[in-house]
Amino acid sequence: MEGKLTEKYMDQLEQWIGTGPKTFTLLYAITRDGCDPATFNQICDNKGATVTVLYNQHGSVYGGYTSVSWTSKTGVRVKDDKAFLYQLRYSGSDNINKFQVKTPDHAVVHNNQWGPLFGYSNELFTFNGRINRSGNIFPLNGGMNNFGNTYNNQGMTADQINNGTMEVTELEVYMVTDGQRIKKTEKKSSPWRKIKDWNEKFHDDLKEEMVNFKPIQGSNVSDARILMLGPVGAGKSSFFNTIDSIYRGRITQRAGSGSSEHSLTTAFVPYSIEICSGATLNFRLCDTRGLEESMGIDVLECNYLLDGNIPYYYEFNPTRPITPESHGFKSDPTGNDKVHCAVIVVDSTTLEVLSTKIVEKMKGLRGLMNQKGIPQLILLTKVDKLCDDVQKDLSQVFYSSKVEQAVDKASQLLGLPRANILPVKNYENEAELDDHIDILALLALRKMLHCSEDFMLNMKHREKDVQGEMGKLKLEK
Ligand SMILES: Nc1nc2c(ncn2[C@@H]2O[C@H](COP(=O)(O)OP(=O)(O)O)[C@@H](O)[C@H]2O)c(=O)[nH]1
Ligand SMILES: [Mg+2]
Repeated sequence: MEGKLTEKYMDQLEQWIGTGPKTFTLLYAITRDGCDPATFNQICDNKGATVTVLYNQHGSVYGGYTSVSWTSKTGVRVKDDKAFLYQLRYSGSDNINKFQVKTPDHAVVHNNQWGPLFGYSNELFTFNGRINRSGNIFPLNGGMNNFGNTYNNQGMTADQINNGTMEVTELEVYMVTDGQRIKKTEKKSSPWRKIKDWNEKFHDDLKEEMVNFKPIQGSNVSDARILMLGPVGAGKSSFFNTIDSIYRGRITQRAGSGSSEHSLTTAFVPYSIEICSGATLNFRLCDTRGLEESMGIDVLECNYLLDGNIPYYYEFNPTRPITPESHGFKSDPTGNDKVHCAVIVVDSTTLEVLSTKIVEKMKGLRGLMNQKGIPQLILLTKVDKLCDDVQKDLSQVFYSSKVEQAVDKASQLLGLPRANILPVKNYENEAELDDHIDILALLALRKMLHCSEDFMLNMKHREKDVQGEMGKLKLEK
């Protein structure tokens, strides 16, 4: 069995222990082994350094480290100048604090009738005698009295560590040994999607490629029109801002982004990108109002959007959908007005909880696009939030099984091939540009442009074939 302690928290404990790389082996877990001093001692005695971790129902994680083996003596104070208490999480958020031992002579107490006890004055006393489970909870009978006597409490109170309760959902004891951990975050040895070398040259080549993009000759299209659709907060506006930032050479925020229940973006804005030389790139990223269960864009409006009937900067009004009689309605759109590639934007962290209504709505839109032969992609945003490894180093995105699983899930949910699912991390909190963010976003953009080209080519051939047929008909007459 693997414990609940995350890789990130192991990193933190390893840093606090401070003597190089450490492996953490789960010895004892009360949910598995029962909460009983006899069992604790039987399993954990004479195992060398250990860390005890308590988890409570308020989302707090805390405990103690001792470098000395536990033993089944009867109430003996044990010296340990390396012991410390700590907290990692408080009420659901990271809260990282180490409480170093002040009086090492009685850092821990060994007693065969008790669970782990740190500090002779019961500074972190887990349990005395057997504790029965009550639902998901073990109401431990220890306490954190006199917190600050043996350990430096840094001015904090016990309540600020354990929420004023010794009820826990889990208590684990890990053996700590020297050695490099094989990281639990299931990093794959080969990528799940292969791309060229992830380096500065690749970045510059990709960036340049999009500058040179030109719509298919003879398709009568001056710029590729990419339509972004998706739930509110999925990251549509942020994706445009990300691409815009890459080409402006600084973080930009031309499209308003943020969080609110309803759409911040209410108009149809066909953003184009101007590079530093003043030239405009030959594609437009069209931002729209979000797909909401009740108030968002409806299927009819989407139909008009795809066909190019809706004028630029049109303000969507959920109570009064656009009709052919509406002001500015383009009743005779050209190939240039049409959408050439549709991108459904989905927040990767919401895949498990997307409402069936929204999924049905997205599937309905896909049906419409299929009829029109419009290629579809899914932009899977916020992959930084899926996986610690990816958050630390975005270049690991194609090695992360968590991201791969999200791609699979999105592919199943909406019935699109895996190759059409594009993971990205938008600029959101960064002050400076970052090559890794750029590469991932540019890869997504490149795929959008390739799909647009495919559509334009089909459109051109269809027109030619239709004209050819008509020519033949005329000749026959
Ligand atoms: N961590 C993270 N946050 C993101 C990402 N993309 C967007 N966000 C945040 O998600 C929120 C909604 O984004 P926004 O672009 O306004 O969504 P829209 O409603 O689809 O246009 C904003 O607070 C963004 O900063 C991403 O890739 N990673
Ligand atoms: Mg928006």
